[in-house]
Amino acid sequence: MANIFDFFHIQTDVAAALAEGQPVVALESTVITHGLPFPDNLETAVAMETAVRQGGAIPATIAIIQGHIYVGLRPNQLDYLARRAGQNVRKCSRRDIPLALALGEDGATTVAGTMLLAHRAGIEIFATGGIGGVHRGHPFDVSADLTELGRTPVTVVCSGAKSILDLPATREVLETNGVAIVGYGTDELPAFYSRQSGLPVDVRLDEPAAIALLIAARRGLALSSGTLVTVPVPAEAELPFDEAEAAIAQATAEADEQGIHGAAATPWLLQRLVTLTNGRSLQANQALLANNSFVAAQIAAALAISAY
Ligand code: PSU
Ligand code: MN
Repeated sequence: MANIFDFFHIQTDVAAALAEGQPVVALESTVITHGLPFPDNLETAVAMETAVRQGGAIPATIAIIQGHIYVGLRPNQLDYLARRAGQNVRKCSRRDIPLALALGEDGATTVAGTMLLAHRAGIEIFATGGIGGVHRGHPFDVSADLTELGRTPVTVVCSGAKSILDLPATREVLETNGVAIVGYGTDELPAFYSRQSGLPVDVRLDEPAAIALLIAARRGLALSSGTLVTVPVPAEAELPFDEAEAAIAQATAEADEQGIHGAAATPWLLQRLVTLTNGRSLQANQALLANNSFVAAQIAAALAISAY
């Protein structure tokens, strides 16, 4: 019987950085295969890795290729994954990872899946675009991202969740799971394409070092839960809230009519929004992904030199 570690590969530069206590930032792969079309997805994935380096950390994009887990992808692997967007790559949340391994499949990790594997590799900080949440009108379609945030001590840097989700309900579930929502330079929870949602965050922190202290305190208490750091989309790429809302309402209604739900819902809605906003949702998405990667790297760098 093969050992599971034969299927778990940490890229050499990622492994070296971890061994030396240098900052590392995990990146997810579902956004590459299910969140953005080719070739924008490849361009964005490379831009995210570059932004992590510019922020002072080593990027580790996480994915499953032919039943093997990779923490840190080589350029040819990133290219391979990006070209398989829209094809049958398994969207891997916690539930799905063992399936992809056992079946020797390609798998793209969601926020939940990436958190789990990042933690196994010893990575504490993770950057993405948006987390899953409670779906509007489907109160039992609650993303496994919210459960994972409650049980895995990884900090997720994102732009909140989009209002295809029920944001007030999503906040409540995070609270139940013991997850604090930090606003990086904001008092309001960002609404992904827009900088504001009208909902508060739990605490506003303006410096990476202050967020590092919070992470260190959580780690010191040996809590199993993660932390959510929310960063508004850069102002120049923002979609006005009302305009984003109208497109989201239309896309959500169409998805319901067509019976699209479960794991297929988020990818379908994202794609539909690109059309409804004449590509502006795609631009906003790309801008916030790179910006969040940069912020996450700064937090990882602050954590690496913190006294705790
Ligand atoms: N939100 C986005 N882009 C994405 C996703 C969410 O703006 O690509 C992906 C993330 O990987 C997230 C997943 O973890 O969708 C949530 O899917 P579900 O609701 O099936 O858990
Ligand atoms: Mn869902």
